Amino acid sequence: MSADLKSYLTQRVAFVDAALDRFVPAAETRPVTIHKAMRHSLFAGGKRLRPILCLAAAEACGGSLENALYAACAVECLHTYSLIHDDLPCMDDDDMRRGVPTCHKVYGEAMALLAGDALQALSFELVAQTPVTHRHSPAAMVLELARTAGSLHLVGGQVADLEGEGRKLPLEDLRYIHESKTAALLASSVKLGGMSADAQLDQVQALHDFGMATGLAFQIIDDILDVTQTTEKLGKSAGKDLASEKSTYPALMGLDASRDEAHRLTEKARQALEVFGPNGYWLHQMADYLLKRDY
Ligand code: GRG
Repeated sequence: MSADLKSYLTQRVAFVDAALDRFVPAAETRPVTIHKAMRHSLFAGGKRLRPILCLAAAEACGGSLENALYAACAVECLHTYSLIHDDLPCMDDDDMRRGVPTCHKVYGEAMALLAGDALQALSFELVAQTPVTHRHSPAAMVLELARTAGSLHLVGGQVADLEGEGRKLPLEDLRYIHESKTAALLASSVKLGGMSADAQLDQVQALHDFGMATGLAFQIIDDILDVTQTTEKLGKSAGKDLASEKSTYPALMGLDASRDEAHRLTEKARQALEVFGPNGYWLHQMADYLLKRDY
């Protein structure tokens, strides 16, 4: 990773963390347990990719970081909720996430369920506070996030994933799961950043195309890392997909073809950025980083 990108990511993580700390009720707020549980998962050391992409998209459209901050924190809250629920025993049943014990391991299943619920609600509360722009109302932004969270995207992808367990899925079905579970939220993250910056409709469409392509590439890389990396490096259980005979890109098409596919999608994502010219610089950098990451 270049020194430039490293310092960019460090600064952006600090910026997002400080805002989340302001937006989420303090750990001492009554009822204390739920706020501790929410904060346990939220501040466990996530990479903050979705908020960083959201902020970069706002800047690519000529907007300010301040106006994009509500949406940036909203997508991180929604993402963290989905991780907490995904780790529950009734779902993926995981003990480790972001290098620390999962929310239910520390606070119990009922509290983890509620922490996820509260973070999901908070995500809508936050995005609704985005200052209105000429082309996009806060209501339109809530609609965008709600559609992504619902049964046609995140929840739908999770359902297809659960129903596909232990079976060899056709590639088309696996692609549907990855696009719904992972790519949809990345696409929403950049679209919401653009909307906070009064993006023109062709820019919103370009951000959608960028987010879907880079999101699918990101999940393919995630599948690859599950096979090639250690639990310590990933901060979550490695080798789980193989052990549970889960359909993944490497399982269906092999490691080399999966890497080629992730490269092809990243190239497609980069082409979508042409409309932004030099203002798309950090989105280009992020697409490259997501492709080359090793954790
Ligand atoms: C509604 C329960 C429920 C789930 C929705 C999105 C989702 C479906 C589940 C999340 C679990 C999961 C493993 C999704 C795949 C996306 C993915 C690779 C998440 C990890 O994202 P990173 O690497 O994680 O950005 P950090 O911890 O850095 O934020």
